[in-house]
This record gives sequence, structure tokens and C-alpha cells, in this order.
Amino acid sequence: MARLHECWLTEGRNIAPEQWKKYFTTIYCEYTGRVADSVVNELKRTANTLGSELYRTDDPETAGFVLAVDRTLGAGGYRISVDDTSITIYGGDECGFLYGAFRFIILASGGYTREEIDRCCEQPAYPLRMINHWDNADGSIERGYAGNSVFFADDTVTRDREALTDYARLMSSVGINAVCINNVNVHRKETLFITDEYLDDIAFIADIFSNYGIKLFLSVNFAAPVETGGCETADPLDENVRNWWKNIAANIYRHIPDFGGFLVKADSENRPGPFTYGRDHADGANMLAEAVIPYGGVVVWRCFVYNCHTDWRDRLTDRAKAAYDNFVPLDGKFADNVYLQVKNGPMDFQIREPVSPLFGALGKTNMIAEFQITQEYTGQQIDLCYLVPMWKECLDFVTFSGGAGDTVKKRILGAAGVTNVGNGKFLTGDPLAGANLYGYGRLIFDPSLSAERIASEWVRAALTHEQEAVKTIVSMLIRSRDIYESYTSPLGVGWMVVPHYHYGVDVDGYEYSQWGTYHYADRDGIGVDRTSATGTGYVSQYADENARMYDDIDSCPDELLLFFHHVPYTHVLKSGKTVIQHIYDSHFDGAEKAGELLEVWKGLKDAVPPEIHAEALKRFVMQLSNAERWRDVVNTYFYRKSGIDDIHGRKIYR
Ligand code: GCV
Repeated sequence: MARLHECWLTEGRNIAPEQWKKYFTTIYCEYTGRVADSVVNELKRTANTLGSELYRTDDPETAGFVLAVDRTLGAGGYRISVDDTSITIYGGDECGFLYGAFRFIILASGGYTREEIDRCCEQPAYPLRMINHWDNADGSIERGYAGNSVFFADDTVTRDREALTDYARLMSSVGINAVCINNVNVHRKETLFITDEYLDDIAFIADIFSNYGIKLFLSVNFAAPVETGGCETADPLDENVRNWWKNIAANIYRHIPDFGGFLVKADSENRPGPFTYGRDHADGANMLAEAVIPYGGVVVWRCFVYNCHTDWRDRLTDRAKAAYDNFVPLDGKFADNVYLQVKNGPMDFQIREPVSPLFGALGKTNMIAEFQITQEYTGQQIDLCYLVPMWKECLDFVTFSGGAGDTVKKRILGAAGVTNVGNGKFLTGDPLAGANLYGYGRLIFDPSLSAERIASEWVRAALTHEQEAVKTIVSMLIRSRDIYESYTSPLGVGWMVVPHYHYGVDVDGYEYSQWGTYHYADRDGIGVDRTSATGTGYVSQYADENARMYDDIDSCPDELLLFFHHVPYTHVLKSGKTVIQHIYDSHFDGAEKAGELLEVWKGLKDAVPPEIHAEALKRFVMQLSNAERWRDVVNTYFYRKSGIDDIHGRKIYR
């Protein structure tokens, strides 16, 4: 049986025994249940590492650990209280114990003091805190950069209890309560996951998840009734089809009583969906919702719907507008157990995009945000890119739909993160990408946490307690998104990556493609005119306050200028630089900073575990070479287009 890489859960190896060992004697638990048992087991593991044994007791007065119920804390809420003789974890329910116990372990592992841990109290901001896997039955992972699937290999479920338990421990340690185990692109084999061919095996995973308060979800193929069910149609309004899904749901719940529900990518990137039958997304989602509602299940329906066969010659069709155009007319028509899953930006997880206007525009429909933890367009777990600051920007974005304080984080009911894990030596491939996985969980549990605080918690639990090293690594993480952005595509225009792979530079890679992802650079200028007056009209999908800001070239933020406007290279930014000079400066600067990251990391050799240091070092070397290539290709490309020299006369290949 395999153990997974432990990331930030070091089973207490970093906990100072002189401070904490004395509590690991007996444990009193006010509630019995499988999740509470997992909490006791977790504390027992820690006790063992500290060279102690933790026994259950019926006497709360003498116990070193007490797990006590306090319903006022709500589902998943917890409070930690530490005194001289005992540590009490109050939980609103069993999951509150779980989150509280893990919080204690992680903070104690990070060297936080008794005073810093005592009275630590949190309540999850959202009911749905989800992870999406893009894992396929054969074990491969779409956009996976950390090895193969933890769940599947060779079209079978791996059934590795130990690895699955490690996985569930890690996820629940940051508050995740829902995991969809398979790719939203559901191929032939995965279409069978909802049938008897796979359900016993999938129930095996779900059972382990239940020990940690996690509900298992499956991505389903909208055309399954036809592809595997012997139906003539998958029309969501057809009675036979509806009954087919009801039977499927009934059978799933026989195997997995706490099954979470379905995740669906429909009518998107050539996947089947309701459009084939002249129906809309509400028809499709509601049909599935009806099938799972008797069991308390939900349907998570993705809004990533656009025409992926556009003609680059057509300047008016704008991919950025598609999600809004498809879903806003349906607002209020979705069943109560449907959640629409909205990507943070209107395009596709680029390093810089505006926040999707759908968040502000949907008012009568349950919504969750979709973030991409796996770094498809943001360095593929080779280049360092800590994404929490980007996700915070999305959550804090003021939509103005319900007034001045109406932020995205107030309008959603949760989030889904496309995960970055695999069965490689390090769970996240790049050990430093653990910060994104940890950060995602923490942020959606408590969106008021700062990106610095989250980074620091992670560095201390996973890498080092040494103060100077913590400061240095946190600062590397915090700067990393800006550094990556500065040597890749400029000012919000996006893409310019190698088609399909999405790592490395290819400025025109997507320029004449069908994907709707263009920068329109010519000899005079660059950018996409999405304004209301002269452009595609995308801007008018925002509430007036935001629409005015983006429409007006003077108030549009520099970092998004080329997403919203087509401007001459000589256009002067708020920074005082011309667009072309900004491109040159940011690319020289970005490559230089990538070099600095490498040097700083070299200097941390003695401060972090040697295997982690060596693995990350390899990646910093690759990042520098990637950054230098981006710098030279982008600078040369725009020099050749514009004929304008760098005012500082630096080396630009001609
Ligand atoms: C799972 C992007 C990715 C695809 C992914 C898709 C999606 O287009 O490149 O690999 O497919 O997003 O989110 O559905």
C-alpha cells in the first residue's frame, strides 16, 4: 500500500514535544460517529510521532484532549481552547471537530504558540467547498502536472485504502467537503462510472471520503442515456430519458448513500448537451436535479459554454461574452438543488482576466466560483505562481449589482477548485505548488484571510520554522504571480502560449485558430476592443459602474487594458510608459526576477528539507529558461511589428 506525499500534514513531526506532548495522554469525545473517530485517529497519529499514546477516556475532567459539541458554531464551525492541562476543540458538529483538530495540528506543526492557537475560531463561509479532478479512468489527468491519478489506473479504480485515506485527510484538513473524482470531459469508460460496472469500486472511495466529511461527486456524460443506456435520445424533456436518470440515481444512492451529486460540462468544447435537442441548460440541469433530489443530491452545472469553432475573421463574435449570453436569460429557471459553476474570468484561467460578469448578473440562481489550482496557463507547476492573490481579487471584486458593497464572495455559495495533485513523488509535482492547494482550501473556508497569512501558515507547516526563511519564501510566493505575468502575455490580453500544451511562448499560436482567443496585434497596435460603443459589447455585461470604468480608456486599469481596448503601441499607460515600452520593460524585468527567484532559492538550501529543495531548484532553473525565451520572443515579435526601439537600448533580437 502506498502513502501519498504528506504536503503540510507531517503527522506532528514538526510539533515541539516540550510544548505539546503533555496533552497527548487521553481524549474525551462527546460525540460518536465515523468522522469523530477519524479525528481521534488523527490525534493518535500525532501522539505516536511525539512518542506518546493517546487513549480514549470517559472522563472529560482529566482528559488531555476534549472534543465538545457547541451547536452555536454551526456546521463545520470550531473553536480551540488551550489551558495548562487540556486542549478543548468545540465543534458545531463532527466536521467542526475535524477542522478544529486539523487546525490545531497544522498550527502547532508550524510552530505557532499556545497564545496564537488558543481561541482560534472559524466557521466555514460556504456550504460547498469543492475539489474537481480532471482524472481519467486510464489514470491520466487532463492538465495534470504531478503524475497520474490517485483514484484510477488502467480503467480500474485503484482501491488503495492508505493512499485514499491520506488524500481525504489532506483535503479535509483544509475544510474541503466535496470532491468530484473524474474529468468533466467524460470519455467512454468514465461514462460507465454511474453503472454497476464501476459503482462498487466508486463506493469504496466514497466510503473513505465519508470518514472525513467529504461527499463524492461524479462528472457525467449528458449523452449517457444514448451512449450506454440504450435510449434513442438524451433529450432532457423525454419521459424515458428522465426515468433513465432517475433509475441511475436510485442505483447510485443504493451504493453510496451520501453521494453528493453530478458535475456536468455540457455543450462545451464538443461535449454533448441539451442544445442537440433544441433544449436549454435549465432543461438539462433540472432533469438531473430531479433525479437526485429525493436523496438530497445536487447538480453542479458548468457555465464554461462557448463556441469553440469561431472564425478569426469574424471580429464581432467574442468568446468572453458567451457564458453570460447563455446563462443570464435562464436566471431563476434552475431548480433549487442546481449550482452554476462560473470560472473566475470570462475566458479560461489566464494569468490576468477581468472577473466574470456572470457573478454580478445572476441573481436568482445558486452559484459557485471555479478556480484552477492546477497551473495550466500559469506555469504548469514548473514556474512558481502562487494563485491565492488572484483568487482573492475575484472574491473581493465589487459587482455593484446589489449596491456598493456587493462583492463576488457575498454572491456565491461556494467554490470548486480544479486540483493540482497526482501520485508522483510530491503530491503537487512542484512541492511549492502545495501552497496553492492549501491556499485554495483555506481561502474558501475563510475568504477574509490574507494571501500572506495563508502562505505563511503553509510555509511553516510544510517547509520550515526558521523566521528569516519563512519571510523569504512567503515573499517569493507573494511576488510570484506578478513575476509570471510580467514575462508572459502583456496587460490582460492573455494566451500567446504553445497551442494545446499551454506552457511556453507562441505569440501567434492561437491567433488564426478556432478558439476565439486573439490579441489582434498589427503594425500599429494590439488588444481587443470589447467596449460598448465600438467593440464587441462585452463591457455592457457589467453593472454600470464597472462598465463605465472599463469602457473609458482612462479609467480602465492598466493591467487589463488590452483585454478591453485595442490601442496603438504608443498609447501612454497610467504608469507613464507607452504600451511598447511597458512590454519591453516588463519582459526584461520578469526574466531578471525569475533569475532572482532561482538565486534566492539556492540560498535556502539549509532551511528546507533537502528533497524539497532539490526538486524545486530544478524547476526554478527551468522557469528561468522559460522566462528568458518568453522575453526574447515577445520583445522581438513586438519590435518587428512596431519598429519601435527600446528606449534603454537593451538587447532585442532583430
Ligand atoms: C477539462 C480548458 C482546458 C481543457 C479543459 C477545459 C474546461 O479549455 O484546456 O483541458 O477541459 O478548459 O475547463 O472544461
